[in-house]
Order: sequence, then C-alpha cells, then structure tokens
Amino acid sequence: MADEIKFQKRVDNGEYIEAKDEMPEEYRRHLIRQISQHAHSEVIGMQPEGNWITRAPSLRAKQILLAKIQDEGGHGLYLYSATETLGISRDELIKQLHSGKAKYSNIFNYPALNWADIGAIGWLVDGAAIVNQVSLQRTSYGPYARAMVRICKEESFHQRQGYEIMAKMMSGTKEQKEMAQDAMNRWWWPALMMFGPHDTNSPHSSNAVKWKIKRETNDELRQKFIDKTIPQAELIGLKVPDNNVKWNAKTNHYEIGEINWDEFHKVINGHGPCNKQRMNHHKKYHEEGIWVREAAEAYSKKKLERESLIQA
Ligand code: BYC
Repeated sequence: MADEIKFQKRVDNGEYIEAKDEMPEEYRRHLIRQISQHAHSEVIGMQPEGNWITRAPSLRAKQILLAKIQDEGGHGLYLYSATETLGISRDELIKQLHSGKAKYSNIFNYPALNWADIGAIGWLVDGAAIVNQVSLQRTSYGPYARAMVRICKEESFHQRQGYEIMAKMMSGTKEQKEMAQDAMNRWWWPALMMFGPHDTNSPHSSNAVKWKIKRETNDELRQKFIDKTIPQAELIGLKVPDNNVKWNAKTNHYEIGEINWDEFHKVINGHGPCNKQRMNHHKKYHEEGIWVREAAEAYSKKKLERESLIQA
C-alpha cells in the first residue's frame, strides 16, 4: 500500500515511470493491454491500404502510399518494443491477437472500396489517431511516451496526405466528388468510434486518468477531433453525414447526433464486415514468415559467436 502511495505521488508530480521502476501490477497490466492493442492496430491497419498500392492513380500517389504503410509497420514495431519493456514477449502478444483476447481498432474492420477511401482513411482515420496520440506523448510511462513522439511526427504527414486526396477529388469531376462524399459517409461514424465508448461507459478510463496513462478522456478527444474536422470538410465542400450537426456558440463546440454503439460493439467483438478477413490474413503471413524470423535469429546468434571469438 505504501508503495502504491509512493507510485501515485510520482505520477502526480508528472514524473515518467521507466521500465525498471517499481509499479503496481495493475498499472503494468493496463499498459500491456493498451500499448499492445495500439501496436496490433498499427499493423492490422496496413491491410486496407496495402490493397491499393498496385492501383494508386499515379507514381507519386503510389510512392506516398508505400511510405505511409511502411511507417505504420514501423509504428507497430516501436509499440511492440515498448510493450516488451513491461516483461511480455512479442510471441505472447501475437498469440493474444490471434486468439481474440487482444483487440485492435474497430476502424480496420471496414473495407477500402476505392481510391477515395484511401483519402478518407488518411484524413479521418489518421486524423483521429493523431488527436489521440498527441495527448499520449505525455502519457506517464516513459517508453510509450517516447514512442508516441516519433509516431506523431509521421502521423501528421499521413493526415495531410489523405486530405490532399480528398481535396483533389472535390475539385474534380462530378463522379469524383460523389466518390469522395461516399467515402466520407462510410468513414465518418467509424472514425468517431475510434475514441472508444463515452466516458460514462468506459471501464478502463478511471484508472487510466488516475495513472495519467490517458491525459484526456475519450469524449474530450472525440470532441477535439469533431471541432477540427468539420471545418476541414466544409472547406472542400464535403457534407458531414449527420443531420444533427450544429455549432453551439455558447460552448464553442459542434454538437453531433448519437453514435451507433451497437455497431461499435459488434465490430470490436469480431463481427464487423472484415474482421475474419483481417485476422486470417495476419495469421497466414505470420505463419509463412516463420523462416524469416528463424533465419534472422540464426544470423544474429552466429554474429554474436563470431564477435565473441574475435574479442577472445
Ligand atoms: N476499437 O474502457 P475503454 C492506428 C475497447 S489508430 C477497438 O474506453 P481504453 C492507426 C477497449 O480496448 C488506432 N476496441 O478502453 C491509424 C476495451 O476493451 P478491452 C489505435 C476499442 O483502453 C492510422 C473496451 O473497448 N490507437 O493505430 O481506456 C493508420 C472499453 O473501452 C476501441 C490506439 O490504440 C476501439 N476504437 O480506451 C494506421 C490509441 N475503443 O481492452 C494505424 C491508444 C475502446 O477491455 N489507445 N475499445 O477488451 C487508447 O487511447 C485507448 O486504448 C482507447 C480505448 C481510447 C482506444
């Protein structure tokens, strides 16, 4: 108990907690859950965009998309490494993903049907991710906070890449404008769900806020995203697919209609449009990649042996 009071004091003083520091077991477990789910999201998030590399409409668009997807893979690696500092192996984390014990973001269970979806993903999905992640740069666990600093730099380029695609399509033909609006209609609500349930229905929030893992709540971050994104949509002529949107001059915030939480729960519990496809794909390539992991391990073992022979 005395240790927990000491720990809470460190958190309250704004100190970073480092890998070898004393920490309550619940804090450690909470971080493993959140950071590993974040890592899984980055890696599974490569799938809907990966389908569009060969079909990008120009060489420039293809190069940018390739770089973006590669960034997401890198984010997954930083985050798996941060999780491993808490004393769990990457193998175990992948097992938890494959068994369904560990979740990944709801958003990646929707299909990317055409090029406008690549714009909507970059603008809305990376846009929502960055709002959440900016606040995680000050999260109380040092390795997670530092990973987030690097991730945020890359994520802001991703958001602009998506907005550029949407802006270009909205200055194009009637068909292009319709495609952009259709993508907006399909991605808007799932993007709002990325911030998680309302604060009153979020079982992990009170500990997360107490331990400063979360610096802002689900609803506060969602509101930030809404306030930032609606004017961006209006600027390029896109309509937010919600008849209840209105500006509240008293609060200085937009108000929106109710989110479909049944859909959210269905999707995060494995019954979204692409859950099976995403998981089967991950399992297949994880399996087929065994020889790569074994070869890398054998090489590093040999390298270490050689180096220790030279030193001896
Ligand atoms: N999707 O008590 P709550 C990205 C689950 S961006 C699925 O509020 P918490 C990327 C939650 O896990 C996306 N599940 O939980 C972007 C919990 O279930 P469990 C990744 C969700 O953790 C572009 C239950 O609902 N970003 O990677 O306090 C390109 C109750 O929720 C979701 C992050 O992960 C959801 N949207 O708050 C490529 C950011 N929301 O675990 C990649 C870091 C909630 O008890 N994570 N659930 O089975 C966070 O900030 C928080 O974990 C969340 C949820 C705000 C997501």
